[in-house]
Amino acid sequence: MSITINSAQSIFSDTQVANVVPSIIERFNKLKAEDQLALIWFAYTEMGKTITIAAPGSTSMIFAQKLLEQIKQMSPAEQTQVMCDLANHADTPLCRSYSFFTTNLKLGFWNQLGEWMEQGTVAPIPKGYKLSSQANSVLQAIANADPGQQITILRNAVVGMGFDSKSPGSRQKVREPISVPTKMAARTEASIEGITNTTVLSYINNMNANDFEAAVNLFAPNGALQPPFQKPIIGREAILSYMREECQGLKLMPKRGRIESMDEGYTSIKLTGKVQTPWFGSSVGMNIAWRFLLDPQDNIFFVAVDLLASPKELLNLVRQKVN
Ligand code: 45D
Repeated sequence: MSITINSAQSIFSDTQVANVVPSIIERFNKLKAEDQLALIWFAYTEMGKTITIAAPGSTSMIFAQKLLEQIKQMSPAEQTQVMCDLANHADTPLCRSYSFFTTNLKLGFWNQLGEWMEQGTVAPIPKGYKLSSQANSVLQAIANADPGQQITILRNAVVGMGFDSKSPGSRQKVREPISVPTKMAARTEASIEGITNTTVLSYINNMNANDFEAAVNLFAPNGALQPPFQKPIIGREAILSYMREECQGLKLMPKRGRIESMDEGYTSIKLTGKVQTPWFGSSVGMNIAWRFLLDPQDNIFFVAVDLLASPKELLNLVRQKVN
């Protein structure tokens, strides 16, 4: 039997991922737009009391500025309508423009709207707004999730808004400028309990230096990267473009790992530890597992990044036998 991307997905298959995230998003998407907006407002402002949110520099927001200014000029009723349109995936020019934004631009766009809502420059959620009972129970479920899961839910809600007329990948995204990799002398070197494999260590070090070309060169030409709750992204070019969009300023902090040899000269390695996003810095640590499958040349054939269900999973490194 030869190893495929499909079979690679089941390495370390006893890893418990945070399934609450997709299940809450599914329930969230069924709510009416007003409830969605109010719910995120309550969740975001509640979180903001304990967690500092680091707004991106103004240069990275230039591309969202046109839409933001447009909204600022509108009447409060129109502003509320625009936000409902985004939540409803309405086919409007503004919702189409929004869907061209990268994840970070979408987040920055809403972060700005949130600030303006707080100041009253943009129509706020009406005082005393009552969530429906369904919305209330979704909000409760979010409150019960850990902080890393909470920010993933918020992010997925924001990413899912707008109107996308074309299939993904069929058009150029509007993105923030690509940051330059950290200078060699200023790079950090990961040390991971139980791991000396140079491919895996280089992967972590290059990602932490924003050196995505170097990170991608560690992959086999037909290798794949599987982000949390997503399908694998296959091939170096697609992975590079994904990393430029999603990985700037990430801090990967794997703590321990376990290595096992597989059939046909392949090696599987599982790491667990924390990841921080530049949006929340050290105030939120996400509990993460990386499940690597290296080919006989030690290239990355497959790596899955999982958001873990609970901190207990940080210690669970055993590979379940695949029959
Ligand atoms: O609707 O090794 C208002 C990969 C109310 C790559 C609002 C990775 C109305 C490989 C409040 C205004 C990337 C997979 C809205 C590693 C309303 C790899 C605003 C993993 C919407 C490690 C809401 C990386 C706002 C990971 C402003 C796991 C919400 C990265 C803002 C995870 C939410 C990053 C924000 C995450 C969420 C970032 C800023 C989860 C950011 C989340």
